[in-house]
Amino acid sequence: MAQLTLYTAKVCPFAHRTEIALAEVGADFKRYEIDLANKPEWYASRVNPASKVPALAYGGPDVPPEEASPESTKIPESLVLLQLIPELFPDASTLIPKDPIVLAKARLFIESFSSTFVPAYAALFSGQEGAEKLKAAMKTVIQARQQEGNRKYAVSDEFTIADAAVVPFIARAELLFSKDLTKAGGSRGSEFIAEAKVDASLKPFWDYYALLKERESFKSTWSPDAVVVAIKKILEK
Ligand SMILES: N[C@@H](CCC(=O)N[C@@H](CS)C(=O)NCC(=O)O)C(=O)O
Repeated sequence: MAQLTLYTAKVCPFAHRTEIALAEVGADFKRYEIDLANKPEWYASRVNPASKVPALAYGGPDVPPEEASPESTKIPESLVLLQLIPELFPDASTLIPKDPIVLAKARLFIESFSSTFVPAYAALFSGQEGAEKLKAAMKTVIQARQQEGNRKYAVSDEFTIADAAVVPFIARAELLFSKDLTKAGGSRGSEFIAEAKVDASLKPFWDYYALLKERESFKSTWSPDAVVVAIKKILEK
């Protein structure tokens, strides 16, 4: 197998998607943590001109991550990587459904989540009015799963890219909002989580999340303490 180096950050939900995918396929790879509050100067020039995580260096010689070789291919963007990683390890995981229709549904699920939950999460984190939108986004997840007959995971009984794409955001929303770790401060976050947890109409959402949290690829890549430390550092800036 070609050399694989993942440039990532524990705090980042986008990067977390790719770590889950690498865990699901059992990939042997080098992991390099980028401190987003103090990014190394070589990162943009050698790895990702957009200066964002995640990015995967594929192929080339076996070099330390700091010396990223020009001979490796650097691939950014979490959703591109979420597709690529299982394709590099065909048959090693259930991430990409074999049935093209189920795969299309997984992509639609991700598309819907990306245009509802992700911006609402970002808004609430930034101190804007995101609570109602976040609640609506949770209901969208519930409805999408209902349409598929409430299979075990998002679109099937297998864990797919749809589940890997969403769980990092749900985990951060629960963690950060319950601790009021938002740019606005105040108690809007914890109030939202407390209400959402007892709202009977949202129970199927939390049940789905409870299942995702039990997945080994999530448990082995989720570091809530590190996320809290990194977020505090970002909020203090
Ligand atoms: N569309 C990108 C978004 C990646 C992204 O926004 N990453 C953030 C961290 S969560 C980042 O690296 N930001 C650069 C910075 O903080 O300087 C993806 O899906 O990978």
